[in-house]
Amino acid sequence: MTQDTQSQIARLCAGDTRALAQAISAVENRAAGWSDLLKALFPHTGKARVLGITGAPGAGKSTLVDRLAKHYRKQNQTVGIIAVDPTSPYTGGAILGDRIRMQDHHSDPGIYIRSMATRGSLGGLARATADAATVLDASGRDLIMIETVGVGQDEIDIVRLADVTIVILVPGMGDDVQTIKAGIMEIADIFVINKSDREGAERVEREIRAMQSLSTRHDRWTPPIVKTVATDGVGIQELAEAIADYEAYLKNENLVLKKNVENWQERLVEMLRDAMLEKARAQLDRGSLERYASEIAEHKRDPYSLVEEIVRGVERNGDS
Ligand SMILES: Nc1nc2c(ncn2[C@@H]2O[C@H](COP(=O)(O)OP(=O)(O)OP(=O)(O)O)[C@@H](O)[C@H]2O)c(=O)[nH]1
Ligand SMILES: [Mg+2]
Repeated sequence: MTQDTQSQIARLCAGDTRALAQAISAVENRAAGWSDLLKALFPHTGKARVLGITGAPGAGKSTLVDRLAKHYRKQNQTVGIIAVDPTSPYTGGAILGDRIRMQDHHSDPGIYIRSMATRGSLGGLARATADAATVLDASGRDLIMIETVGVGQDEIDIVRLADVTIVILVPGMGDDVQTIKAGIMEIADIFVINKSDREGAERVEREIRAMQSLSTRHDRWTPPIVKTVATDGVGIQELAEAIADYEAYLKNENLVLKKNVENWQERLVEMLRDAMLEKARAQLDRGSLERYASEIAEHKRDPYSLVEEIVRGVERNGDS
């Protein structure tokens, strides 16, 4: 490791925000030395609590994250926020609403906000988010909140990073429980019905309860339902209590380590897949994947032998 990297790590672990921003960019862009950086940071991680907040576009995720951040700041906890692929980013091309809401944090170094608008980034969005969370954790943030739009597999992978996952629903908007992806419903440790100032909150609650009555989770936890009006700060205290309750439950039932092991099992497979695929790609010249595909489509070649051939190439290179 270079002396530069060493001093960067020292500054980062001391809480320096600039070093933090640089380190996240380095791992996000896979800049030279990114993996050495993560290797060096890993021993400093494992202390932060990680909350995942997901829900449909416009459900009020950012508003809620903002309120929660303020709540935890009052308890003197430092906060890191990762907004994944936001439809309305916090910074950069920020929509006015978010910018105004987030403005007062800018004077508070206790809240660090980072947007990851990098769908299709090197190594994938889930991986980039995981690496950013690792850096934030190492930097000593007490609490990390990951905001992500609940749409697909990426989001499910992302919340796998979280100790506590909060799924936000809203009344109306055709956003009924039935239309929410089953995968998203299953990952909720806590349900929030935001915009409870609107009509239909009771109905959403009934729908969640009906769904919950159909099955028991393997950890036997029944996700509580918290009604909020994020814009007015209503229900934030209750949400923070629900979060603390679930954390206490995991601890009392000795599930913290188990959950971590399960998450790492999934993540290791992903990391291996990435690394192996990269090696396989290195075996292929530019355009050769396309050529092979044509040959297979025209039945000039069989894909089974081809894959074996490429894997053998990877193995040979590994030996040298
Ligand atoms: N009436 C009402 N409006 C709310 C509430 N919470 C948020 N909003 C409004 O809903 C809009 C979207 O809020 P955001 O916090 O940006 O929602 P988001 O889920 O982060 O949106 P994306 O990141 O774009 O997916 C904003 O205009 C908020 O002011 C609420 O509890 N009640
Ligand atoms: Mg948002």
